[in-house]
Amino acid sequence: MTEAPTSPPSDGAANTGARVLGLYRQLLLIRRAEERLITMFADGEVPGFIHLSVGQEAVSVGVMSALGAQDTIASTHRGHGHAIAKGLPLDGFFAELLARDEGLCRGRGGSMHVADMSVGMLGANGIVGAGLSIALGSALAHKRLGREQVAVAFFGDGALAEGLLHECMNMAALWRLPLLFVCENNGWSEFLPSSKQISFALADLARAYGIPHTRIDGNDVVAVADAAADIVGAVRAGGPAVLECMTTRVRGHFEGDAQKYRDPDDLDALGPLDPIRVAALLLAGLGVEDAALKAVADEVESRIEAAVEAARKGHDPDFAAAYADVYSPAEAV
Ligand SMILES: Cc1ncc(C[n+]2csc(CCOP(=O)(O)OP(=O)(O)O)c2C)c(N)n1
Repeated sequence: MTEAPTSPPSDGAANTGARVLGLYRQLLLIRRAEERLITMFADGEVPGFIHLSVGQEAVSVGVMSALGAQDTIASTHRGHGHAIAKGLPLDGFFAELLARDEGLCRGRGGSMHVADMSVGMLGANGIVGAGLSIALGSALAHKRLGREQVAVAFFGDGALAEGLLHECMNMAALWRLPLLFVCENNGWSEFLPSSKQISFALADLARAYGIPHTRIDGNDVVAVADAAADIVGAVRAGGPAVLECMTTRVRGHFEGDAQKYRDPDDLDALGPLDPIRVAALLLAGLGVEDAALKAVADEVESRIEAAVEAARKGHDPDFAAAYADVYSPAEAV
């Protein structure tokens, strides 16, 4: 379902092996973390739903490579990649997904509500499009407080059907907010091709609001990183922008969805588009040895295993305290 990317090939001349290897490490960290979650979910260790970003990692890694720790992001229901790339501690991430008291949100949020203000991760979100308004508010705060920070709203193409997206684009344009809209266009909205749900192109919508729009190959991490570096600079200097990343959802909508609605040929065609494969080919072209890739893979595996083991040793949340932070005591209102 993914449309052919329209971006020019990324400029290899600007790439060094060290830079691309750094991006590759992040891609692999997200992929292996989610693969670990697949097995733990199948074993019943992960409560609730999980939605995996396998095939879409280059968007998270490329965009985050252009952000600083103080920049803020708001995520979606498919937010593991965003969270990890923004620099969440892996221990706290896995502990949260295993519903441990040691989790980043004390086990109360889980996969769809992971947040960590200390790294500017304002939260994953189970409500389609809701992250847009959170990022908009953050961008407004950055501007009002005179900070040199940007906010980034990640959203899927399914969010184009939400009225909130239109309101957020209008306000961001009207108030010239430092807000980057990043659409992860994987062609799907749950079990429905987005083409059966959306009547317009994002480029045309952005034009209607007077917001610059760029469309790139979202499976090429260097293309995303290069585009994001330019665009984040412009957004920081004044005003919103839209970055539309054409990408590929490999797993089902949620883990456990057998994708019976999907043409098997479509799934088979995704192999060559795998962002990790694309990055590995680029690294080979830059003369980076297989041994360096293997060293990265080993390092990633051991970081993940350590985080999983730490999470497993964590404690169940205190259910009696579940209301804390939900309601304010009456006397405080
Ligand atoms: C406001 C709202 N409407 C409907 C849903 C049900 N729903 C969950 S995910 C989804 C589709 C999301 O598609 P997209 O935004 O493209 O993200 P993707 O799953 O492709 O990453 C829908 C309709 C919801 N969670 N929130």
